[in-house]
Amino acid sequence: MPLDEIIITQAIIERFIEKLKGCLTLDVAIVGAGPSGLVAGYYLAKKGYKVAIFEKKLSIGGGMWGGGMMFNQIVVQTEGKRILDEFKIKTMPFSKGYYTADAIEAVTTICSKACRAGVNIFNAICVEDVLIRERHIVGLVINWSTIEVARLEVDPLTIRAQCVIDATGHGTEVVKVVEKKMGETLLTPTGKIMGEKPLWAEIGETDTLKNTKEAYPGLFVAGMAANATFGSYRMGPIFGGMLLSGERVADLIHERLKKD
Ligand code: 48H
Repeated sequence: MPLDEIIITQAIIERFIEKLKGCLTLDVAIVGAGPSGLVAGYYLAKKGYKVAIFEKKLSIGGGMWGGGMMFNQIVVQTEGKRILDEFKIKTMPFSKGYYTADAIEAVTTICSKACRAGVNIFNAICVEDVLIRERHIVGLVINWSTIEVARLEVDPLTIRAQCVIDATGHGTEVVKVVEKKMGETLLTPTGKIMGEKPLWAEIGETDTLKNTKEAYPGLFVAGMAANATFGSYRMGPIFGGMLLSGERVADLIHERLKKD
């Protein structure tokens, strides 16, 4: 049977529209498909929540692909290894308490297991704003990333969600929008974004977990965005904190939504 280009086109359009329509109302909307966002999505989907991740780049994985300075190996400490074990990602001991893993295996495996757990990932879609009701974030405002790149004036679409996670890394993009539009009302000690500090691996890693929390009603921060929002150190190319932060934010949201 000769291949029919129109059937191929119809298949793509219809399946994508089905996927997008199925995600117009979510339990949890995650912004950013870096390590913290992917891990958060995995744990939430495993618990039965309807979850989607919106990623502005074509590729998923955020900063994890590049390991450190594009040497594509990642380092995790003992506690972080527990998450890699859960995903059955191979780790190798380096010295006491330090393990390495292949960055490519780590990203692809976490992404694959997140998808199989039920996470819907939308790439090349940028989150440009939030949906709000009084003082509560209730969803996202999305647009194709290419719209921003081409500077086209095209109105966005919206996604409703009970909880939103800002997992956008150093840029803490979603919190930035909320701060800009809602003034000094964030749940930080100053009401504002406190800003990321220089590199201190030990404190940066422990603070990532402490700072993984709600930053505005309905909006949680995870990964590097947590330290950027609540004002702590970066940690350099050690990824345990990012993975553990993804797990922690999933636990916090489960506490909030409790679907057992
Ligand atoms: C949609 C967006 C938007 C937007 C950004 O940077 P990430 O890998 O984030 P984390 O926090 O999971 O991991 C951080 C880690 O990679 C890292 O940078 C570390 C450990 N640094 C330490 C140091 O000292 O430097 O991923 C964030 C993702 C990226 O893929 C972005 O493209 C995406 O979020 N993103 N997606 N809409 N507005 N903004």
